[in-house]
Amino acid sequence: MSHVVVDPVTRIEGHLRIEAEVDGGVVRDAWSSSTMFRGIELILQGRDPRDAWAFTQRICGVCTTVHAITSIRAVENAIGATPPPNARLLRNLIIASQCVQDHVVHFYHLHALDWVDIVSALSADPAKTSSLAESISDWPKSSTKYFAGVRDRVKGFVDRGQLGPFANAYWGHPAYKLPPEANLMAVAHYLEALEWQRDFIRMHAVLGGKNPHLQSFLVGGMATPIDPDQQASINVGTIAGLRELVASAKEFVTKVYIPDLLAVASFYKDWAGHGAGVGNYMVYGEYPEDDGRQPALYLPSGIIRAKNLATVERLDPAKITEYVTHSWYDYGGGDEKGLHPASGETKPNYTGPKPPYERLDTAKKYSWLKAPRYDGQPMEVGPLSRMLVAYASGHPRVKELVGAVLAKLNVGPAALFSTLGRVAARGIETQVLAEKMGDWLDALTTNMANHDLRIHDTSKWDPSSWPADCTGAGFHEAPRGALGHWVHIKDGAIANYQCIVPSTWNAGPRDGPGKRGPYEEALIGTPVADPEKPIEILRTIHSFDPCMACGVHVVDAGKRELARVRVL
Ligand code: NFE
Repeated sequence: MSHVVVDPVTRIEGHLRIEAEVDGGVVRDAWSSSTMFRGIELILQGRDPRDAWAFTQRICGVCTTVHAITSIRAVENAIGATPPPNARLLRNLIIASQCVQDHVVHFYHLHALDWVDIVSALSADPAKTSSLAESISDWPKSSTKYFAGVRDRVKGFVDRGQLGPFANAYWGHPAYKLPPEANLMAVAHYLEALEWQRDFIRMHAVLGGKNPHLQSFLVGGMATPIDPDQQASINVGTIAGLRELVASAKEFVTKVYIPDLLAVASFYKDWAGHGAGVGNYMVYGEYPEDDGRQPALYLPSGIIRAKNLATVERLDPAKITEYVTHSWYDYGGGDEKGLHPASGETKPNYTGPKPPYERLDTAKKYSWLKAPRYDGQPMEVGPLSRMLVAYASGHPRVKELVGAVLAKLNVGPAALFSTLGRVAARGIETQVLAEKMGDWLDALTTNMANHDLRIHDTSKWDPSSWPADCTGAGFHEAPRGALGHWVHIKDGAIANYQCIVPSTWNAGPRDGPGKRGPYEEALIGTPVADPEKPIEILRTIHSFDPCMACGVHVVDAGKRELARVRVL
C-alpha cells in the first residue's frame, strides 16, 4: 500500500492537494483538499449590492465574468429588476465566449500534456505528421515544412534547458500512448491555441472593455450602449467584427480542437472505463432565450441520478445544502448538519496540521472547501453534466454531436461516464456554443434595425424602490459547472452572501454522513503504474478542470495576518 500525495496539483487554477491510497496498482481511497481560504463573502457584508459583481468577479481570473454575472442575477432576483432583451443577448455572448475560450485553453494548455508527450514529439517525422494531420482535418497549417518548423522550435526550447511550462512532467512515462507524430501535431496545436485564444477573447474587450474582469456589467442591464449610428457604441461595425471572431471560433473548434480530441481519445479508449465518479449530475441551465421570469434555456437544467439517462429530474434549488463536517469551518456546534446557502455561514476554523505536513487528518477536517450536496447526494457539475442533461432531454444539436463522437470512437453512451467522457463533453459543448453565438448577434442586429436600443432597466436602480428586506439567488453555468450566489439584502446593504462554485461541488471533501465528493469518488479504481509518478491521478483530476481559486483564497496556517487590504 502506498500513500500518494500530489501537492500542489499543477496546471489548474488555485491550490489543490490530493491524497490517495494505492494498493495493487489501483487507487483504493482518495481525499481532495483545497489548501486556501476564500473570504469574499465576508468582504461583501455591509456593502451596496449593486457593487457586489465587481467584488465577486475578482474571485477568479480564469472564469472571469462568471461571478459577476451570477452576482448580478442574484441581486436582480432579490430586488425584482428585469434587464431588457439587448442586455440578455450581450450577457449570453459574454458567457458563451468565456466558455469557448476557457475550454480550448483547458484542453490544450491544462490537460493535453497528461496525454501528449512533448519529448516524444521531438523524434517525430514531419512528413508523417503532415499526412496524419491532413487525414483528420483540412486545417491549412498542416504541411511537412510547418511541422518541421514546430519540431525545431520546440527542440531549440528544450536544448536551451528553459522548459518553462514543460518542466517537471513525467515525460517518457509508459502511460503515454501517442506515436511521435500525433504528439508533434498536438504540440503544434498547443502553440496555435495560445495565439488563437488571445485573439478570440477580444470579444470581451469589445463587450466589456477588458479581459479578465469585464467592466460593463450593471444590475438591471449592461453599461454598454447599443446604437447603430454611434461610433462609441455597439454598432453595425462592431457586430461585423464580432461575427469574424465567432467564425474563427467555429473554424478552430471544428478543424483543430475536435479532430485533435478524437485523435487523442482513440489512443486512450481505456479511459472511458475509468474516472466515472459519483454518477449524479446537476445542471442549473444557461443561455436564456427570452426575458420572462422563467425563461426558456438553450442548455436545459436538470438532475440525473445514478447514471440513469432515461430520467431527467426537475431541479429544485431548495434541496441544496453545504456540509462543513470535514471542512475548516465552524457551524457553531452543528457541524454534522448541512445548511442551505440562503442561511449559509462562513466562519473559518483551521484545525489542520502546521505546514510542512506529510498527511492531512482526513478523519477530521481536511479542506477549505465545503461539501455541497443536492437532496443529500454529491453531484458532479460541468460540461459532462450539461451535455448529459441536454442529451437526455433531447437537445437536437447536442444529441447529434454526442452521437457523432460516440460513433467515431466506436463506443456506447456508457463511455460518457468517465474521465474520457468529461474531455469529450467539453469539446462537444465548445462546438455547440461556437455555433450558437451567431444567433444572438442576429437578434442584436434585428433589435437595432427595429430601433430597440434599450440596455438598462432603471426602474429598480434606486434602493428606495427595493423591499427593506429581501433575498435572491443567481444561477449560472460557468465553464466548470453550476454556479450559485445567494444574497440577503437588508436596508439597501448586503446582510449575507454565499457562493457555491462548480469546483466546490466537484472537489469538495466528504460530507456529514461520510460520502465522498466527486473528485474523491472518481479516483477510486484508477490504475496507477508508478506511485512516484501518479500521472493517472492527474488525468482524472484534470478532466474536471479544477479551479480552487473559485473555491478559496489566502490562508496562513499560523493564523498570522498576511496583509491588511483596504477595500473601498
Ligand atoms: Ni475559477 Fe470557476 C468556473 C466558477 S470554479 S474557474 O468555471 O465559478 O469551478
